[in-house]
Amino acid sequence: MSTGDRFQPVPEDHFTFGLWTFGNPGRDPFGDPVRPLPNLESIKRWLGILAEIGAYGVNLHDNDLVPFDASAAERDRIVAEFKKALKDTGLKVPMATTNLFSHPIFKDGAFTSNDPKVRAFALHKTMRAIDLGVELGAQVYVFWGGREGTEVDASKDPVTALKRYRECINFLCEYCIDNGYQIKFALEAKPNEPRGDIFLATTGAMLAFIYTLDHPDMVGLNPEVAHEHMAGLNFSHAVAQALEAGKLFHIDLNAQKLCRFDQDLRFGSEDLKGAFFLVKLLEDYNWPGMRHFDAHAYRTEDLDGVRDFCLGCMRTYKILKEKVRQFHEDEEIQAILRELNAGDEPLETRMAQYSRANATYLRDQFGYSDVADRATRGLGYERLDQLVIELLLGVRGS
Ligand code: GCO
Ligand code: MN
Ligand code: MN
Repeated sequence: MSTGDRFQPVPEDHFTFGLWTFGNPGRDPFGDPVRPLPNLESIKRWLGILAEIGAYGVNLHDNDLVPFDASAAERDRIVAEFKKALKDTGLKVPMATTNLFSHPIFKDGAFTSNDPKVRAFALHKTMRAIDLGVELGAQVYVFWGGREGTEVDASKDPVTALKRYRECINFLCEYCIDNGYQIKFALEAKPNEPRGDIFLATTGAMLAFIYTLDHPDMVGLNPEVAHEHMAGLNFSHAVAQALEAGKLFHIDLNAQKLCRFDQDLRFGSEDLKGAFFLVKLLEDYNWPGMRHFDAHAYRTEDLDGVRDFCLGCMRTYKILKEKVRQFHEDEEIQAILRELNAGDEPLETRMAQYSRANATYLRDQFGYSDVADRATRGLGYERLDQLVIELLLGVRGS
């Protein structure tokens, strides 16, 4: 590790990785694992590596650490060893979640399954996983309903499915309140994969759902770059909506080509300009949450490649943060932005608040002649965007 490198990650950057990210063995629907399956020993080794390369912490699903069928004694032994490794490395566990998708029991959903026994088992498993998260110090609990969906629309009434989803989240909020847990919930949307269609497919849909819950104050969002890009959407816009609503509780950073299968690529490795505007949004608004990477190394990589992948995610974030600083210090860019945002105070005051007088002014006195020049005036966005491109390509700024 070169010292004095300003892009070297440090714990204060608050970078986190899921155990399932660096532990990903490179299995895909067409091919077997290319790297060893993770176990407690490899997890402990990775904690050491992550601490060495400057990460802040790790996040986990219950079964990333404790096998599905572990006995109570085994669970306690594993958790104790994991906690010791956390202590030795100084890494934290800011977020935890439940695996409600791998086991065949969840093949037709967990909280939205038609089968009450499956829904009850999903609650049982989630309560235990929340206990584990709280024990490890997690402040955010993520819900990703990967199996909450359909291929066969005849099989599930989508309105009933949403009611069941709501009932489960409400139940689990009460569970946390009843136990005095301070943990907050963050819901993660995805349009499809592994289901043909997943309910509440976008961050915006998830946000609307939150306000129908019994405790909307406890529940926010965990938007993911790849999921919004799979739907062909602008991720920064989704994040901005969550941020503006005070609902950005967590974030899953990665990269993805638009409208493809779930690629989970290294942060910034696709759509560099989109990644820049995402970092700009998070940094401009001093978003206090963890910069969590939910991605995995290419299938071509061995364990050294996985380390390069982890380092790459964090370095690219820091380099883009540096580019954000350059953007704000770039006189030419800032002059264009000042002009674009010059404003018109008297007019904006009239629009800010309805009154009969303001309405009368805007309806009767203000009109097309006041804006006619706007129709033909160029906005200079070609120049502005080119300046951003040149800044990102490293030929502007210092
Ligand atoms: C995916 C999801 C998951 C979740 C994880 C945490 O597409 O597989 O992004 O990685 O984020 O289960 O809830
Ligand atoms: Mn994902
Ligand atoms: Mn995710």
